[in-house]
Amino acid sequence: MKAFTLLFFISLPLFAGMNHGGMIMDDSGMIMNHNPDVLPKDCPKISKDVDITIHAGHQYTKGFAGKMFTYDKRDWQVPGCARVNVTFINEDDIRHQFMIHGLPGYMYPKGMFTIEIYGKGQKTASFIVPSRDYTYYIHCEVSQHTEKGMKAQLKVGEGSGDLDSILGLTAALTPDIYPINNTQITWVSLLISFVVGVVFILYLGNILRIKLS
Ligand SMILES: [Cu+2]
Repeated sequence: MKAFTLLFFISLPLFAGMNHGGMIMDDSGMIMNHNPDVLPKDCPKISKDVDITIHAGHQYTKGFAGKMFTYDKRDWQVPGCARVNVTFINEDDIRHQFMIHGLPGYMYPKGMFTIEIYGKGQKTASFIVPSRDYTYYIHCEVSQHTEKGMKAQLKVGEGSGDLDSILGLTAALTPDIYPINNTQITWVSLLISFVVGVVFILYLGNILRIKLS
């Protein structure tokens, strides 16, 4: 009995980083479907190790009107059968994800690989891509984060085209429309219009005064 109790307490730290099926969780975040060694059916071996460091945060939306969150880079290309080692760094105080879709369902449940971090912090995990040319969709699925800018793509081989609405890369599918395009040119034109308007009103007033007198 003593031995059992001892074994129980010794094993307690193992539960701290619990692994629920394909999930590795701790108090800072979660990794889903980490796969450093299982090869897709069409890959005889890993073709290349590709290390990707990706920063997530509000500050990277500078220059993109109306956007709130994004990644520092939003477009990658790797060869077929590459092992992609992702270091995901969250610089915000809110939850963000690096979530990739479309991976083979027989290896990655729901075709997904995800790193999620609840606040500032970082985690590293890997996935292995199949051999075919394809463009994979990456985003943060926290409510409204994709629409607010957190969308990216990973091309395997030649890819299969570009995805829409990737900041700085492709046009938005449903563009945001603002009544005022807030640039220096806008404000200078408004000022000129104002001055011209005032001069015109004064001129009109002058003519009327001359006519009335
Ligand atoms: Cu997010």
